Amino acid sequence: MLELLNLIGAQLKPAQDGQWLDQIEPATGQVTGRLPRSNAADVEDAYAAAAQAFPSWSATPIERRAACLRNLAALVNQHSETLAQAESQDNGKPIRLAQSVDIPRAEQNLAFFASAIEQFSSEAHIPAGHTHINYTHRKSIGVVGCISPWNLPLYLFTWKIAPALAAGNCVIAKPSEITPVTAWMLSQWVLQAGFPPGVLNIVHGLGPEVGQAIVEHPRIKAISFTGGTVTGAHIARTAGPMFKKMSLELGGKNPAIIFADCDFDKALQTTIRSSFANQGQICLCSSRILIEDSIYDRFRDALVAKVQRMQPGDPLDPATKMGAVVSASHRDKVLGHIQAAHSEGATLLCGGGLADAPNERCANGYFIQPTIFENAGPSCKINQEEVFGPVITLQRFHAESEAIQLANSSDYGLACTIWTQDLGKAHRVAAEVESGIAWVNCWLVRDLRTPFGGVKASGVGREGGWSALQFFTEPQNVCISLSSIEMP
Ligand code: TXE
Repeated sequence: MLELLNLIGAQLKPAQDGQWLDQIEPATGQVTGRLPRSNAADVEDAYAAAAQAFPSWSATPIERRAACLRNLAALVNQHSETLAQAESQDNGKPIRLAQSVDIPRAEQNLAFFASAIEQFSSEAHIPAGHTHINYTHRKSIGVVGCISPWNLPLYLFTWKIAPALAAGNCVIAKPSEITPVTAWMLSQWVLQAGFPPGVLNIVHGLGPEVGQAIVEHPRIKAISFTGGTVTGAHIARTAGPMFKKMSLELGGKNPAIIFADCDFDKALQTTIRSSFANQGQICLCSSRILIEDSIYDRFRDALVAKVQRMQPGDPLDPATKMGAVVSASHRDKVLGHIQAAHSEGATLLCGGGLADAPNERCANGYFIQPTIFENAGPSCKINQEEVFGPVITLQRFHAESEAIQLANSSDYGLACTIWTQDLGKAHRVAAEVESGIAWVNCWLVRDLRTPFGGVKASGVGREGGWSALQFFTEPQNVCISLSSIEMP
């Protein structure tokens, strides 16, 4: 049984009041360890350590900060196989996905922001006549909070802490209580990587307890959050009146727009991946597949034929392509969405229920069949609410304008994919779709320099590249007069 601890200052320690939470493996339903059920007192403890470390860390040369991030990246690389095993076991995701995406990306996040801070620069504005110089001084903010979800645990955890630390802030980070293990492993290497005590603190526990304490702490100055839209709105209500900086990366109901002139096979294969990767539990997953009328039947039949053959497997089996969903409550939530789709008259094309356990080890695991519906109107719940599971709908469109209208008929606006060989159409549609990200003839291709985030109910702010470093710094304009007489 694993026993996880908080990292506060230089110490790994349990919650002050000795409370614990069970940690459950989704593929088996078994308790495999426990994590601290921390509360506001532990956050206060972490704040004291972070506040003490801040003056020195923010004054540390960027080369030194970058070196600490690179050291941590190297430790992730050194332990990559153990981390991938742990991620798969903790989250239910296929081990192959953890090995090829989650852990390499966590390492890249740390290394990327090490380089980014070395290249980061700020602006100067010089008017004609050189009467004044304005320059932007980008200062470290102070102590900041990073709250991450369970779907891509170490990947999204490092995506937040790396730019925060690179920019000279001290961090109180809270991984999801559902998937805390890889963040706990990382916490054991933080001091070894050279970070001074208190620069990075990792406090485990429940969202409404630890997360809430971070969000409402009067001296934690910025919150970077990825998670559900309802939680994001709650955080905004708390932190907004306190005038904290906020970056909220929330849910999605992403359309995949399949035009008749697409590369059919590539569109088909990638749409299967974009719909069901990580059991549909990626905020960028496609969940509304919009197909042009003239290829609708052919695309649907080919999609259903392939998806019917996909069965969840034991996440720890290297051959597995679909694993378990993350928890019993999430399984029930996804099944509730499937039930609601039936009630609204949608036609089930495949899946629609629990999948057989792939082996005896996984007899009590949380496995759901990949599920496809058609004949659900755009305003049905199944086309409006984020399922965050292996469930998609198909809708038919006749014209480009109708595709755009359907794509935009959602409160969410995170990502879309557009499948066409017509370059002009691709640009036109990308420009019209209300989303923070548009992928044309591809999906989940990520360049860490690009702005990442959504519009509408998918959140506010952008992560990635300069956007993240700008978020984690406070710009001050410094105006210097160059003339001996002050101009009116
Ligand atoms: O996320 P929560 P949940 C969506 C998805 C999913 C739904 C709910 O639709 O079904 O959200 O998932 C912390 N103050 N996504 O309930 O609660 C929490 O401890 C501060 C989309 O698991 O939003 C965790 O660390 N923090 C998504 C983090 O917030 C709080 C990824 C996310 O948990 C808090 C995950 C509070 N009051 C779910 N309450 C994406 N965009 O990728 C909770 N937390």
